[in-house]
Amino acid sequence: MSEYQLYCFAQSGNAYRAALMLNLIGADWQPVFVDFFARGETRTPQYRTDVNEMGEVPVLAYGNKKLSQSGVILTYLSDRSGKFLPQGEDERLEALRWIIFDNQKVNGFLGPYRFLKNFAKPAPDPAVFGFLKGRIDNALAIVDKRLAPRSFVLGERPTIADISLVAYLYYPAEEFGFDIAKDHPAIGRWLDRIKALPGWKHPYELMPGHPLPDR
Ligand SMILES: N[C@@H](CCC(=O)N[C@@H](CS)C(=O)NCC(=O)O)C(=O)O
Repeated sequence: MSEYQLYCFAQSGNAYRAALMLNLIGADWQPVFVDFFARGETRTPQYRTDVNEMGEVPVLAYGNKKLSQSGVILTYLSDRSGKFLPQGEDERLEALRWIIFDNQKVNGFLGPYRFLKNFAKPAPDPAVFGFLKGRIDNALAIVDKRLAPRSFVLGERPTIADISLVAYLYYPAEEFGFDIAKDHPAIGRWLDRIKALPGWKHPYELMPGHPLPDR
């Protein structure tokens, strides 16, 4: 058995943060497929008892330890490996600040937008998309401005803040109906930089469950 197991599925950008981190640090890991779409597995009492009371992926299992919340998993893996680790108190707090902003406002809105657009049945009221798109545009503009004068979120070195923020950004533009990299050039250049790191893989390559069977 691998050192780490990651409960995940291919369509989850929240899980991609953890999967990408594991691959970038060269960890010995394997995915554990969570059947979110066909079985609604995260909502089953068994999942909530045995895997995660919050009913979410990702969950990182390591020995007897199980960690959820991608920000916690990233922090744990960077502490253990020394890689993508913010250095010193100021950087640590700065990374946490961007991880929370990402979870709530960047991918926190992009994830539900993409889910509703591609997977929700019946499709939601267009007003829902209008609201979310306004929030997304605002948050992406903030990230683009941050990245314009620097290579990575904290400066010239990639950290867990970058790995958190890329969560949904490599999924195909058609899944959003807009092209994030084109609309936000500094984000586009930053995504290319991260893609060039040894161990980078696309979410659909890194985690099981793509493509979805016809539903
Ligand atoms: N803040 C959490 C978000 C996790 C999350 O929302 N995961 C989704 C999949 S992309 C999930 O498991 N949702 C199940 C549900 O809400 O029922 C993290 O970063 O780990």
